[in-house]
Amino acid sequence: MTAITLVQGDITGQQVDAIVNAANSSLLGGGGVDGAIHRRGGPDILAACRELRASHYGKGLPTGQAVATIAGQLDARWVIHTVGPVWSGNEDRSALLVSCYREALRVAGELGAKTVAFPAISTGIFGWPMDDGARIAVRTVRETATDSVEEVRFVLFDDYAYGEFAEALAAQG
Ligand code: AR6
Repeated sequence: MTAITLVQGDITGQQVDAIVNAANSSLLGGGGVDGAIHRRGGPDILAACRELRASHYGKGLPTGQAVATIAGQLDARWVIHTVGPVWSGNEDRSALLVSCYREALRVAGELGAKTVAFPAISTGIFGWPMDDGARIAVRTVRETATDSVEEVRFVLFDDYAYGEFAEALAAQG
């Protein structure tokens, strides 16, 4: 069974097999986690993303899907890029957020990754409420079987995010 751990900090400093990026469909960078990954990981990651855009993902990576690249100068073997949904108050997009965690884990399993670091997808620039984002993240990882993944590490940027994930983890056992 996959162990779930929580740490507070910067996801780009994690030593794991795969770091999950909260990207956007363009795959060509942005702010938040995405900006930090490209800054610290160096230009090779962006070059790999450009290749994906020139081949399989001409129209970009659809929301809820995931794709891996090299990890450049990060202390990881792969970056798994996934695109979370933008929060909406009048439309339930939670299936897409579930899909991000599931698809990222599926890709991690295909790669044979044992340790995977996740940010709180969609809870920054995309506006998803942290309490709900944390519940969805923890539940989906709990319910998703993978062949290789031994540890999923949620890397939370601040006290508040850490607290919400700790609560979700305690509530779901
Ligand atoms: N390490 C860990 N967590 C972080 C870090 C970091 N270095 N930086 C921010 N967070 P966000 P999204 C937290 O905005 O909401 C980009 O422009 C942050 O506090 O990175 O999925 C992309 O290109 C929040 O809790 O991702 C997309 O356009 C969580 O990580 C868009 O933002 C996710 O925040 C994606 O928005």
